[in-house]
Amino acid sequence: MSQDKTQEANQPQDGAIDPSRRKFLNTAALVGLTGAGLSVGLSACKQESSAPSAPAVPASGTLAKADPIHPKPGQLDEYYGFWSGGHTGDFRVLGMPSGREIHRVPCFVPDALVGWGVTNESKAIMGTKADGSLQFTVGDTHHTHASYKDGNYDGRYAWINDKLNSRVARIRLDTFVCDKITKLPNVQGFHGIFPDKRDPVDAAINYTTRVFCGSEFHIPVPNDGRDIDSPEQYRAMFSCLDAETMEVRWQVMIDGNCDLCATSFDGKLAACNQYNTENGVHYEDMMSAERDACIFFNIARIEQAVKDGSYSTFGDSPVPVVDGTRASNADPKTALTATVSVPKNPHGVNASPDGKYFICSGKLSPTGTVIELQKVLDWFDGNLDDIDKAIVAEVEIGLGPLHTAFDGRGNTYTTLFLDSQVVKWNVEDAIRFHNGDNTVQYVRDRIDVHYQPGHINASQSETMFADGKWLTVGCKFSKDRFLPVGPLHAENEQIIDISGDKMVLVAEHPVRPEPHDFIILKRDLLNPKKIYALDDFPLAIHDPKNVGVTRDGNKVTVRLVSIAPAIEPREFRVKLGDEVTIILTNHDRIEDLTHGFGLPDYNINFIVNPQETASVTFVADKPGVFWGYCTHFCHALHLEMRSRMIVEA
Ligand code: K7E
Ligand code: CUA
Ligand code: CA
Repeated sequence: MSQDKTQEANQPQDGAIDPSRRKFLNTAALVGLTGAGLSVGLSACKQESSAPSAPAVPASGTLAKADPIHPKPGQLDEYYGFWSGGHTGDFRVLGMPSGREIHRVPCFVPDALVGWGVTNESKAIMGTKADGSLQFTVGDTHHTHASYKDGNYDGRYAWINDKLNSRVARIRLDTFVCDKITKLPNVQGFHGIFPDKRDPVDAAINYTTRVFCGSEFHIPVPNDGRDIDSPEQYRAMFSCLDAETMEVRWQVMIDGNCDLCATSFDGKLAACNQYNTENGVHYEDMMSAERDACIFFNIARIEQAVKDGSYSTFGDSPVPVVDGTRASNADPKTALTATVSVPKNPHGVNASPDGKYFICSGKLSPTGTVIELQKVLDWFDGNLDDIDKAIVAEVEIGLGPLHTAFDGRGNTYTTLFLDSQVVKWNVEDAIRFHNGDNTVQYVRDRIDVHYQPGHINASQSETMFADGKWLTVGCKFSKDRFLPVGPLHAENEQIIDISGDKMVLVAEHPVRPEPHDFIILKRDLLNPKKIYALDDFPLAIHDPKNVGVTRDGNKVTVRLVSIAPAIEPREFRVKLGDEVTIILTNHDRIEDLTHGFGLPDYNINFIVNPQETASVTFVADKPGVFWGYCTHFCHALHLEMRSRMIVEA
């Protein structure tokens, strides 16, 4: 592509700023100020939960059909996008298909906006050391998936992995807050994550109860200094968490490794692609074999083995570990695992929405491999003599295939990292071609993307309700696509219309590195809360009169409430050396009326949303006057909203 062409592609479609948009902004600002001014008077005497002001959205469908990619001011998106944040350690929420970033939910890494890692409540979720400081302050999220019911997302939870410190975070989808983090034992490089879609045994349990986690790096077990120079003893683990309690239920010890993870719609199988079946320590070793594998886990048999007590435990961890190594699982009748061979260092395993296939990409082989799930089950039942007969197609699709998405019409879309393309191919035609019909054209289309795509996903892709409308491609390199900002480049999320026969590139957006994976789901599957309830928080100060300082030795508790534009009490006194706990309840009930609390020189800043309570604990080690102030613009008198902390020497 010539430089000229690139620049042309970078020209904004509509050039100058639309004057009607400016007018809207001015009006919005005025309305906002008036609203804030009004609540000066209202907040003290009468607080009404204001009905959310209806956005200026036309009757559903009209504008949405006109230009959902560039929505008009006030127009809402039809889909949510859940993005992983990469080493920012957060979970991001986008409106799709506009690609507008709406929210970031901090999980593994402290976040200054909400005070994640600052408040006692968030620190308890993140995990602390004996001295109260955070156990980890860095992370590396790759994959996020949401809970299922009846083959579709049910709007309860999302989960996200931290590859760096082997943690799983759960995000509540009613509040978009991380409520639990679990660290996996016996594991390093926890990469793929996927919830189950139903129970393998109990047909009544047609929703997610487990979350599966694959570990990519093999390590000595337990990793306590033994076997460090005997890599042939290193093992990887496939872990199962309880979706509700977030406790680790069991692990399967395997040779090789786990990379990405997928689950079947019938709940019976989970799978991980394996690129290091060689058990290699160096990359040359890891790519020495021509074929690696996709390993399948028989969930019902594993749970039975755990129930029967056929497991070991390692080190300090009480988690039952069953033996899923190849040597111990050769007999299909008793095997907990089955290993299907897949060409060279595969990447990605994805479940087709018809429930029939898993698809693995070759990465170092230009192929896509289609594995029929019924045939894997047949092998476990003793009705298939060779597990590799579960491969129903293995076809060339392009260079560097990584991840695959689905349109619900039988087509798959695979990213080609080396070709910088997305290839659209048809699964049933690929199977026909694989079976010898050379006249079949299974590749339907190819499109250039910019550049080197990794993950890909389509609207509702890995549900039974894949709707084949929008495809998003996470390009790992953006190069010349955005204004240069020095050596670090944004990544480029490109949006492709897949509703027709040909893919059409319709938009691209810079994203802060580096999201890896994402899902796109219909907005009506979620029903987030507008405000909290006081009872959601054990420390809530229910009566605003119940504020002030209480002392127990040198432990001091300061109870504060925020009611715009005041923090009550307006001042409080502590003594030098006191251990101070500030509890702040936001008594405002108006949607969107969030307050902050920043304390100069004490490294404290956090927010409280309407009806939320949060607390912080610190030692008053500096005497003087410290103006605690509201850090979140809330009111015409926001700047005046303060409470003075006096630390007496
Ligand atoms: Cu392909 Cu971690 Cu999902 Cu990145 S992995 S792209
Ligand atoms: Cu309260 Cu700003
Ligand atoms: Ca390999």
